Amino acid sequence: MNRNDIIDLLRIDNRNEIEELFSQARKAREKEFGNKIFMYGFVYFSTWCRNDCNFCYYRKSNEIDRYRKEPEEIISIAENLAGSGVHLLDLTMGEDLTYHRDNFDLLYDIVRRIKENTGLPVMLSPGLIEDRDIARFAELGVEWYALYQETHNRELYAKLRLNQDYDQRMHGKLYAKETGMLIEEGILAGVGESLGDIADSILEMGRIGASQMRVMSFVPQDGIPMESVRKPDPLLEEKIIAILRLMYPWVLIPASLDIDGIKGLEDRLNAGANVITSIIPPKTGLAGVAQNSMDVDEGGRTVEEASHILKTMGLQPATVLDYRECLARLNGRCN
Ligand code: SAM
Ligand code: MD0
Ligand code: SF4
Repeated sequence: MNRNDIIDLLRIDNRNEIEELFSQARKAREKEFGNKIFMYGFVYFSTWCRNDCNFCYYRKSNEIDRYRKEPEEIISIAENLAGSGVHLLDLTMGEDLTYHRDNFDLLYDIVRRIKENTGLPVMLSPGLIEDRDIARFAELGVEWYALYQETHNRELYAKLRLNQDYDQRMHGKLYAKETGMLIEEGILAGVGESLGDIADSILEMGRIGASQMRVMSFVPQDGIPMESVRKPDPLLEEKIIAILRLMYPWVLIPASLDIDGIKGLEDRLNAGANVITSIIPPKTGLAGVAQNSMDVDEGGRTVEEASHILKTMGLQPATVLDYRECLARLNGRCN
């Protein structure tokens, strides 16, 4: 599909045509992955951040309660998630100066111990870090580096990720890929982008060789400059998921619980997603990113809850072995 084909698909609004798009996307997923769905545990271990992204609740100018979990607690949360049946641990933080300015050795140590103790694949989402730190994490065997551009329209990017250089961010991702890590790219829907911008992003995600491709609807947050921007029509995100699935059938595409909580899972899976992300253990004081508390303490964002929903849809949780095999195939494509 070229740019115009993608725009045409993004434009469809006839319910039958939309259903047909989703049904084709599900078929493409089934051909590659059968009825197996992956699940990622999410550990947002520090909500401190030096940046001021216009869309983010955790931007430094927002006066909110923040936390920084101690290493021992991060490790025990990771172990707990591993025990609950997730296939990967996503270790995420704001660009917290405790790490970004002072001490990446500390994070290195935490990640090393989590890998040792759980044996699970790990994704790091630490924000933009220096090449030499990326190389060290790659050497440690960290499987994934997640860093989202949010849009590939440079003007819009400058409005969203204030004072963060577009090329530097892109470089970090491409460098991680060079070191042998898999990379995740992501965009936001409903932040002022045009359909052409979305098409450009979909093409760019393929061009840079992202193995996981994410789209998240913007969630308005209290106290941020984009507070009164409306949440977009959920169908936009679902259509993007379906188009990504059709264009890149082999990639991992998240259905994030961070946008609409557990009730948003079914529609995203129906559109062709194959990874449930943002599984968070209840009552640990951990937050999500786009939805900081929705369904977390109620226990809605757990493997157990997600597995019930998979069952009703004729899908099932994959095994860790399935996930490892999938990573090997993705690595094979990148080399
Ligand atoms: N601080 C690191 C960074 O920004 O790269 C790691 C966190 S990153 C995983 C947080 C992601 O959540 C952003 O890149 C963005 O895609 C998404 N996000 C943040 N605020 C959001 C919001 N209000 N609505 C939807 N998605 C949001
Ligand atoms: C999620 N809240 O999966 C997480 C986050 C970070 N790598 C991912 C945006 O929805
Ligand atoms: Fe910080 Fe990440 Fe939020 Fe931007 S998106 S303000 S870098 S936590």
